[in-house]
Amino acid sequence: MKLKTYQGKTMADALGQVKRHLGRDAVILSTRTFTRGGVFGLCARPVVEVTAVRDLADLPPAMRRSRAAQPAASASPSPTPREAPPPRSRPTPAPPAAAPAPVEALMAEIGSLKHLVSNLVQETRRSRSAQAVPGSLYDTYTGLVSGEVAECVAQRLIDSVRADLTERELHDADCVRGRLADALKNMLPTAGPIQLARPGEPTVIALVGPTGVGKTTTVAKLAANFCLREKKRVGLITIDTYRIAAVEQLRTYAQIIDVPLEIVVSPAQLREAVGRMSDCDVILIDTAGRSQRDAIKIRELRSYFEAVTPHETHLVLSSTCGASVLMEAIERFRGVGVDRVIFTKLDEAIGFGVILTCLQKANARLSYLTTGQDVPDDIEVGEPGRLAELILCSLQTEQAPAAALAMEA
Ligand SMILES: Nc1nc2c(ncn2[C@@H]2O[C@H](COP(=O)(O)OP(=O)(O)O)[C@@H](O)[C@H]2O)c(=O)[nH]1
Ligand SMILES: [Mg+2]
Repeated sequence: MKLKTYQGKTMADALGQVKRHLGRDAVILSTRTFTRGGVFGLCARPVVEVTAVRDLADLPPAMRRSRAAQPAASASPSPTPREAPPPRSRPTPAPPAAAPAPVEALMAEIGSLKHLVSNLVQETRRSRSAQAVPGSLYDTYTGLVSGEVAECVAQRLIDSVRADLTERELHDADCVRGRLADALKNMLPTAGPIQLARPGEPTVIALVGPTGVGKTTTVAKLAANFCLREKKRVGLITIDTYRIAAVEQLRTYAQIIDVPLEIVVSPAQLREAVGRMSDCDVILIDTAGRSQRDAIKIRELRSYFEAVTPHETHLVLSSTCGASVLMEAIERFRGVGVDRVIFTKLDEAIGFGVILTCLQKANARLSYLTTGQDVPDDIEVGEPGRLAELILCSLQTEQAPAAALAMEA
């Protein structure tokens, strides 16, 4: 190793020697200031000592790495080293010229800073929102949060797991998973499938929700299942006359399944259409997508449901949206008498936790989940155990939710 030590009266003096002997790219490894001579500290002379090396490559690998993680210092860029302040008597002169820092050192430094920042963020999050999360459950907590479970809901789940397990059980992954599955199931309120009213009386079901979430597709899936699998008489009504294509879409499904379809444009027409379908077991009403921000259209929808009070009104929401958008939709559509929620597009969800978050925050009940575009297959009754497994599966495997869906199917 080619370490060299230079001493001078001032830092500038010592650095000047380093530069003269080792060149402008020399790397400073350490500096120290001490006094020499004098009696009992009187008349002692300050000495500045700089240890340097000509090139980073001259250092042994271990030392090179630790140097690389520090800010680069060379004989020229900064004559003010970190380890020793310049002697008080004389200020350090300005650096002669700036030399480029080695890229390798900079990259290593950026890497270590990134790591530091991410640790800090994690720690801050933990101390702010998860003060009570024990170390053994911390990964579970962060997994839930990154799976779109709101922090407050994740915290409740962790509390419940912790309350029921002993310290030893908390370190047993199977115990934690089992208890977490139970806690999840308890926090997933479901309404079960559509309940048909008395025989001879049609059950009126309405689907409402924002545009493009899958209302019409879900109406078709429900109609096909009632008609083809349960052998029920089904009637379809659409009040979505805003777009020709929307009517055509439902008409095509109605023709394939071979069920009647009525198109209505006013609350009075809706009442009459329902009257004409009195021999059906179930009447499914499809509605136009209303922007949750469009209060007028939502009021208009309410006037339809005042003319015909549906037995059940299902709010259709896409699980590809974030919790805040979904919560806003839930609040807006409460005004039309929504009593159940259908989550669509689980096959495209970022995380299944968003379903749990919304059901918890909105105190709503889940009716169905849809998992793809195929009519009639990609629909299932929302079942707490299945949803809990989906949340846990994507938590454990750290796979995309769609992969968990395929594994759990
Ligand atoms: N991936 C996926 N796409 C779906 C699902 N349900 C509906 N879609 C698609 O979402 C789009 C909008 O559906 P549509 O029923 O017209 O939505 P609406 O505007 O709410 O009636 C269509 O392309 C559907 O095929 C689902 O569960 N998964
Ligand atoms: Mg539609």
